Amino acid sequence: MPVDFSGTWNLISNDNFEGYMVALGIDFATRKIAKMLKPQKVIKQDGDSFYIHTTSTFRDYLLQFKIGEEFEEDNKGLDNRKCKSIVTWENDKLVCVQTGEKKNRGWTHWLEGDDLHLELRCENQVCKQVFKRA
Ligand code: YOG
Repeated sequence: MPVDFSGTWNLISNDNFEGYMVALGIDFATRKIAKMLKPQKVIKQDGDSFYIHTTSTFRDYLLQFKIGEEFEEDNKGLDNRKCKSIVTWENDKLVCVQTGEKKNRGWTHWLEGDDLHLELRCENQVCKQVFKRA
């Protein structure tokens, strides 16, 4: 049985979000707003199908995918760059590779105790986020 990430999760820590946003080319004014946010994630996991809705007072972002199926991702409201994305299981970790203009772009989700962890990668920057159940 795979891990179940389903639930509503609130951000409690956000390490090097600034470096990640700089690597994505997010402008100064937008970064200033974005780093103040405490996003919430609503995750619905149904077999191989995932729904991950990241919401905040400023922007929100919806991602829906199936494990192992490549899809076009538009990153609308984020850096707006299109990429080809694919999410797979690596043991109990959910790993996304986002192939496009930015090298080494992707993310990994995993559970640790009661917490949801997320590593966001772009070029040489790694942002580490931790969420607790709402
Ligand atoms: O999560 O891809 O759970 O999609 C990354 C923000 C900030 C907008 C958030 C809005 C990258 C301004 C999504 C924050 C910075 C800054 C709330 C992370 C870009 C723009 C939406 C992500 C995956 C894995 C699912």
